[in-house]
Amino acid sequence: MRLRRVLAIVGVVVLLLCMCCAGAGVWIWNAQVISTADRVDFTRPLAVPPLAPSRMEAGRRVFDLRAQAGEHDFGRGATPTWGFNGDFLGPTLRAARGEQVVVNVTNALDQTTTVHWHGMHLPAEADGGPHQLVGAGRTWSPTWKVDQPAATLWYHPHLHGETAGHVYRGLAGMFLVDDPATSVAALPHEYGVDDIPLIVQDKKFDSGGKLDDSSSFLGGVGVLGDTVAVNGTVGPYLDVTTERVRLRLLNGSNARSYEFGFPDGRRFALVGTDGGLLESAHDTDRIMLSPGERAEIVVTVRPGERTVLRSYPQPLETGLLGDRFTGGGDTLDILQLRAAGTLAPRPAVPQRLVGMPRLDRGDAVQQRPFKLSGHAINGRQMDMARVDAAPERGSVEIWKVVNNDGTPHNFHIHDVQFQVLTRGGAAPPPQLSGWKDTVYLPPNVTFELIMRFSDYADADTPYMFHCHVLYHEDAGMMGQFVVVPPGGKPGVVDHVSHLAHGAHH
Ligand SMILES: [Cu+2]
Repeated sequence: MRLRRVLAIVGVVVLLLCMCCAGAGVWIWNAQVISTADRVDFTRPLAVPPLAPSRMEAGRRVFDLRAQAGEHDFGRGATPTWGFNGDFLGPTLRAARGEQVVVNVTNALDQTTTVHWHGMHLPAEADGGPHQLVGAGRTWSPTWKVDQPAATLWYHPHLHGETAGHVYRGLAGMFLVDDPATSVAALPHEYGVDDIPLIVQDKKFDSGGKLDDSSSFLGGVGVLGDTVAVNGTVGPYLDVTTERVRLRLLNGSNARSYEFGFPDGRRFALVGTDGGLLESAHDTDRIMLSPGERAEIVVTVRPGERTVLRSYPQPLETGLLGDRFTGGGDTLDILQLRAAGTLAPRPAVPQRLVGMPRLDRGDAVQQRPFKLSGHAINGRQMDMARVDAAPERGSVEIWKVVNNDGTPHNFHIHDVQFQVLTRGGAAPPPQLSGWKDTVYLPPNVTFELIMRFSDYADADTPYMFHCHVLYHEDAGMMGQFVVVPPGGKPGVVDHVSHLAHGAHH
């Protein structure tokens, strides 16, 4: 009798525990999905970053950027932030192909930072990676000749182990390259009118309204926010006054990928990716961007309508659990488009856009494997003093890149724009057919990337390649390459960075 009673009690307790566990499991499962669809009040006009003023000095276009602390209104009072020439984010730099630019980067923060020109082809010493530290109170003045197709590039800090925090607090901005030969006049191109930069970032706040950069639960990708800011504006709307509007989308988030589209299923023209315009416009209803990637899309609107740019659940391809815990199941309203009652006409998007010189497999002199797993690449974590590859100036290489983890990674290469030769052995889809510098890597899909290391050789100063999920990059998923002269060998890479660079201010 007594044994039976004990067994019954034990059974009930076990049953209750199981129910609790199942309940907790369901709760955790459901808590991992964020949806702000139709829940965002679009009450604030979208901020458009100002174009950075510049001046010509001795034939060079000179910009001034000042990294500084400030406060920004995300709709929760004053939040401490960082920005360039302002409280949050930075102005849009704009220069023409062929121009020699100088950017005076002054660090008015109380700690060291760097500024990297993401997507830019330039000498390694101007790249702004972990070896070009800008100490507090100092100014760094890199200079280079802009020489690449018209493109939507960007800039952000890139110091070893601390990039995530600096970007998250607000240090980022766009850098537009102009080049008539690789532009299309029929595309909307009036900055801030029908050609709109959109820096999309997810943010999380603590109860005091401060930015919360704690890592998301179980995701292993770092911070995933539930609040989207576009150019720093939360709940933004854009007054559209033209039949067509070009949106230059930048995923400036630390970890989150977006799958952009519209609730009414409308199609839009994908006209450009990271490194410039596509050969032909791609008619689609979705474009996915992982951290650091850009896309230029042209959206057609009808007079008087309102529609919302939304991010949909996306195929991160890390499995049901993996996608769930890394933001892949989320739906986020991004930006409301408010079309005026009368719209100024804009030409249709031409089918053919620009010529795209194809890099040929037969020209590649080197193939290199890059396997990403466990916060390392090819089993090695970032080491400031180690050179992982030394391509020769002028040479073409194929980099075979694969994500061997069950978690989202992407791959960014400095200095070059590459072409995707194959994705999983097949020809790339249209959105990967143009110039790229960052590509999303679903697990166990091999990408063959082809690139030419033209112009700049410096055996002693490395460029970086890395995962652009900033938490992974900071954790060591990064490596270094130097471009050497033909027949040259890598030099000695300084593991102590040039902190004393530049003048004190
Ligand atoms: Cu990663």
